[in-house]
This record gives sequence, structure tokens and C-alpha cells, in this order.
Amino acid sequence: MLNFPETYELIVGLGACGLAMARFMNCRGHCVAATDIDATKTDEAAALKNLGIPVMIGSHTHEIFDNASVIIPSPGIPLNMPYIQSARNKGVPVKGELDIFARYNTTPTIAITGTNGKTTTTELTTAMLEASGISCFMGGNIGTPLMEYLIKEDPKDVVVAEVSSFQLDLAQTFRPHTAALLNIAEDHLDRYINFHAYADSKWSIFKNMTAKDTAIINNCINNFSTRTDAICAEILEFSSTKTVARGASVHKMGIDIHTQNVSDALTTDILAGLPGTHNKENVAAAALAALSCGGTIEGIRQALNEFTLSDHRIAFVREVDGVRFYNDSKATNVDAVLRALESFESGVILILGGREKGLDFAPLAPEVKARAKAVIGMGEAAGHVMETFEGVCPAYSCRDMACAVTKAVSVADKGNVVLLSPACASFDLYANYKERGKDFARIVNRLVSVQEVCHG
Ligand code: UMA
Repeated sequence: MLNFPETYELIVGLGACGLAMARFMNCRGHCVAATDIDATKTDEAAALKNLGIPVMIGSHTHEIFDNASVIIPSPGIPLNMPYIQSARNKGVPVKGELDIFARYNTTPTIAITGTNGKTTTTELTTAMLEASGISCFMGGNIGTPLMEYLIKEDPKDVVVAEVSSFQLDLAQTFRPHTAALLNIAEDHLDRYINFHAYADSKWSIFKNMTAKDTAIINNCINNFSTRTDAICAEILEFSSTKTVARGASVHKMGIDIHTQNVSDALTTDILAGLPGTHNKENVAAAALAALSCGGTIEGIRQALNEFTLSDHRIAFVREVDGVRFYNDSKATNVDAVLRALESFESGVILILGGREKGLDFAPLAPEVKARAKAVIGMGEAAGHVMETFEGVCPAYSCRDMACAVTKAVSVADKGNVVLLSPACASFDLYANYKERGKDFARIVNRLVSVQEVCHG
């Protein structure tokens, strides 16, 4: 079997997560091996081979999975793949990054999950803590693997981790000191058997927490009362529809915060850079998370004054001949697109599509009818977009971004908005949502004139 040793822990996937895991486990003296289905991962394979780690790329085999002492899949690896299933049936344990991180990590950890807003809330929490004089490592699903914190050996006061359902699926022992659940909407239904299974994964973030820990939860999530009955941690709620006794209430004038030690309000002037109710909810959750780990209300205010939303979230790109272009490439599910559409009154030309995640686009129809002038389907999902919106508004199908922008421009008039908000993953045409957003912005920035395309 290639040059694999007799006993090894198998890391599956040579993306960011797998590479960090391989480096960490190797330097801690574990005998690891790695595999990636992609034959082009030659640089990654060479880097690991230089460390003495055997690697197989280009295919997976039952032999290397069955003979492993442990399998450590990267978060994006489907757990129902036959190689993992068959090895599991033969008794090979499967472990995830969160449990391995928890085994070695001694720094208090805040874990943030939810369908939408995870990245913004993770960034906000980190900024609030740092402005309070508390040093942070920020990582996880946001981009820098958690194992990098352990590799660096540069201790911080708090780890702020964005955590996805994919990571939670394999978490058995992970116990964050503070965990926040922002919202749950349909997503990743290509991976879960149904929405309930996806919601179970999200709620599992609290399962090992004790009365010493803090659970921060949006009380508008379905089945809030039943689900929270099973949580042992102290619960702080946040809500944009009800006033909460302990936690944070989001309302028109700002956010009221009531915890054991703090009773204060964040007013709308310092929230101006974070438009929309969903962002106020993110601020509420971040403030509660920061307070739970020693953040101060002054630090929270300072962070909010300085905070700017990252790119690719309803980000204004440019105005050409009175047509405004917005990049919301981060919107990879239907709920995120609804929030984006609600930010505009009317005259929206919506570019949707990409790689499907088993989602139904139909819940968008009422908002599309009310606010969109046209819908343009792009990439693998173009046909599904056409089927859903024909009859709701003019709908067009395009193979790629250049074609979609050209079509959008050809139907746009002064005062309209062209919004890239795809409701799909980007992997049909791009490496990730950031590349997709950049490509949109690049094409828009090259436009000379909308009139030229309209009349040309
Ligand atoms: N691969 C195989 N066999 C397979 C399938 C894939 O070997 O059957 C290989 C691929 O060829 C590739 C590697 O697995 O080389 C990719 O692994 P991965 O998908 O886990 O990607 P990473 O680069 O390790 O990135 C992961 C997270 N990816 C996913 O969860 C899909 C990143 O979240 C995260 O930032 C990173 O770890 C660092 O922690 C991205 C994401 O899309 C942003 N997350 C989803 C989301 O936010 O919706 C959950």
C-alpha cells in the first residue's frame, strides 16, 4: 500500500484544514498519513512529504481508509462517502477537528454558529474583545483553521471560533466556554437528510456545556423553548421581536443589554455602519459574547465605532449611468438573499445561481415579485432559477458571470440596482465565494457605460 506505515491516523482532504491538521499532528509526534481525491494537489502533497508524511492524491482507496487507526476528515468531506462508511463499519473511529482542537487547547473559547451572520459576528466579537484589551485568536470556518492557533504557540486570552455545522457533525467532546447560535434557516440540504438534521447539528454546539458556561441564543429560532430545555449552560437570549429579561433586545432605537453585571444601551448612532435588523442581531450576540469573556461596554462601543463590514456582503461596487451594482456573493442560501432583497425598495436585477445545495428558491418569489425587475440565473443552477421565476418576473439564463452582468446591464435603467446575491455555493465556477465576488466586481469595474450595452 504505497509507502504508508503499518499504523497511521488518516487525514482526508488537503485544503486549509487538512494541511494544518497534518502539520500539527505530525509535530506532536502522531504518525499521520493524508489523502486527497484531487490529483492537482501536488504542491500540498510535496509540502507534507517534506515533513515525512506519506500522501496519496488523485484517488481514495478502501485499503487506506480501512487500515487507518483513526480517520480525520476535513469539514467539507461528506461523511456518508463509502470509504468512511465502510471503515466506520469495520470499527475505525472518525474524529473531527473541533474535538482534536479541544483536546490540546487550554485557552477559553467562544464558538459562534448559525446559518447566516457567523463571520460578521465572529469579527465583531473579536474586535470588541480586543478594544477591551483582551487578545484574541480568530479562526475556524472564517478561514484560518483552528489548528493554526496550536501550531503558532502564540498564546492569546481568548479564541473566537466561527463554527460550521460540518465541523459540529463530528464534535463529541468540544465544549466552548461561550457559544452563540444566531439563526437557523435552510442550507446545505445536499449534505443533510432534512432540515431537522441540519438544525440538530447547529443545536449540538451546546451539548457539552455546563452551568459554568454561557449559551447565547436568538429566541426567534423555531422550537426555542423545547431546544433550550436540554441546555445546562446559563442562557442569554437576544431578540429583535421581543424584549428579553436577560440578554439583549434589538429595537428601532438601538440595542438594550441586561446581563448580571451590565445594564446599558447601544444607540443607533454607533450602529450606523451595520445596516439591517440581521446586523443588529449580530451585534447583540457579539456584545453578549464579548461581555461573557471580560469585554467592557466601552470596548464594545469603540469596536462598533471603528467596525466596517467585510467585502462581499451587500457591498456597493460602483454606480454606472445611474445603475448601482452590489456584491453580496457571501449570500449562499435563500435566507441570506431575502435579507439582501429587503435592503432595496424596487428595481432590483437579481443575479442568482451557482452550485446547488438542495434548496428551494420558491420562498424568494414574494420578495422578487415586490422588488425585482428581473432575475438572472447563472451557472449550474441557471435552469432551476428560470423554472422558479418564470411567471414571477422576467427571467434569463446565463452560463457565467460575464454573461450575467452583460444581461443585467442590458435590462437596467437609471435608478435600478444590480445585485449579485446567489443563494448557491460558488464551486461550479470559482474556488470560493470571495473569488466569485471579486470576479463580479472586476467585470463591473470594467463597464464603460450601461447605455452602450443597452443600445449597442
Ligand atoms: N476532498 C477529498 N475527497 C472528497 C472531497 C473533497 O479529498 O471526497 C478534498 C478536496 O479535493 C479538497 C479538500 O478535500 O482538497 C477540501 O476540504 P474542505 O472542503 O474541508 O476545505 P478546506 O479548504 O479545508 O476548508 C475548510 C472549510 N470548508 C468547508 O467547510 C467546505 C472552510 O469553510 C474553512 O474556512 C476552512 O476549512 C478553515 O477552517 C468554507 C466553507 O465553505 C469557507 N464553509 C461552509 C460554509 O460556510 O457554508 C460550511
